[in-house]
Amino acid sequence: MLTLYDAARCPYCARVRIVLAEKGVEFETVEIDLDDRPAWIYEKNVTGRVPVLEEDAFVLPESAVIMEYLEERYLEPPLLPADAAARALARVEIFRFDRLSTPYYAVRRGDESARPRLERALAELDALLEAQPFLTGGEYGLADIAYVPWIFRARSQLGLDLEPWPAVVEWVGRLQERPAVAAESELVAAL
Ligand SMILES: N[C@@H](CCC(=O)N[C@@H](CS)C(=O)NCC(=O)O)C(=O)O
Repeated sequence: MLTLYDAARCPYCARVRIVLAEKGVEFETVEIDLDDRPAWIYEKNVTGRVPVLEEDAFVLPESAVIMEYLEERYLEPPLLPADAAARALARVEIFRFDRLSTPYYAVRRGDESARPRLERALAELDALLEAQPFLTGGEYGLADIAYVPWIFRARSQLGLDLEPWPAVVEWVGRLQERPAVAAESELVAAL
């Protein structure tokens, strides 16, 4: 049985929970209180952060790596394109996630000077989503899952109105149709 060291409102954990749900993988969770975390979590992850996935002696931190691991281990349904070039482009989006997350966390800390950078990152996503229905390409997959928890949080926690980015709004609508994503939208957005 897989164990996920988890925090309900953590968007990085949400990435992993969505992939597990999409692939129908059974797992148990150990909820970590990030305000009072147990010392042993550092033995599982030197950074002390969640998520961490564990199965017997195998312990894996880092949400983007965990997503890829699950994709390779549980083949159905595929969450990366079959074509190698399309797969590489989906990975570029995941690799560049900090273009969104860095200004997101800065604004969250109260640095309003980062808001234009956050808006630029959303404009970039919007332009991509005008050209293709999903960040992963023609089909939904890991790149979409990598970003959507922060879109939910930006709406609820930063009061961000997505109206200036209509392709992003439509994309969120498409993602919300998926039970695995819908199940996370309120949990992750909770204050
Ligand atoms: N790069 C890590 C980031 C994970 C992360 O920052 N998790 C947060 C919770 S949302 C955390 O554990 N924060 C506690 C801390 O920063 O000490 C990943 O992708 O898994």
